[in-house]
Amino acid sequence: MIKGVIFDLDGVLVSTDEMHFMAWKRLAKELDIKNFTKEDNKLQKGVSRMESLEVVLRKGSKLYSEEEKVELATRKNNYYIDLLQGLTSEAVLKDVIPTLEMLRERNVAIAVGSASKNALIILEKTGLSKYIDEISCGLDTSKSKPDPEVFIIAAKKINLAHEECLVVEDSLAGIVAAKAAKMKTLGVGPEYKQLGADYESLTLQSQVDWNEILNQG
Ligand code: B16
Ligand code: MG
Repeated sequence: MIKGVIFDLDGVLVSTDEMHFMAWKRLAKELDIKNFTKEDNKLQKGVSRMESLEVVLRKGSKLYSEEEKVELATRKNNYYIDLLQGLTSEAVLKDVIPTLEMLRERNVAIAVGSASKNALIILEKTGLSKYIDEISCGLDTSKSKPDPEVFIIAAKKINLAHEECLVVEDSLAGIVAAKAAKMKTLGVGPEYKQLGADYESLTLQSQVDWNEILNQG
């Protein structure tokens, strides 16, 4: 039986994709990389900040030292944090609030399992904090998805066995990570059919039978 749901943040509960894209695009421009596109941005979905930086740098020809890379990632993060100041509940994705309310009513534990180091501010700004019991994020982990660490930490924080947890994800790396932790998976978002999750749905409600998921696990 499923007793806890661990939600990925970006692309599942909220959409900050455009802000990530704008911040990386600004950095790319400064590095004279003019052909950084939304297609490139898709490859950054669900992966860590440093791996996302590599996606940008691959579009250029210059090589950077590790120290320089840290400076570039920090610079992008500062642009991103500036943009996050304007974040509101409008960024909360469709069906999220009714789903969180339904889970609360059924006493299902709710956690966030996100690669982002900005999860706290995103949850605060969007008003979602009040629904979340525990957060496992980029500040807790040393390995990023597809490594299962972020979800293992989340399960520990809500005191549940892995088989009692369902992970909701919009990225392939996230689904692979959850499966490696032997957790059940629900794939959502525009690519939900290509994620290989146990359950598939465009949004958190469109093709989901929560009774079936929660009771049969
Ligand atoms: P930050 P998720 C991920 O969040 C984003 O999808 C990904 O694009 C980003 O690079 C990563 O967080 C790190 O974010 O730079 O804020 O630490 O989908 O795992 O919630
Ligand atoms: Mg995501």
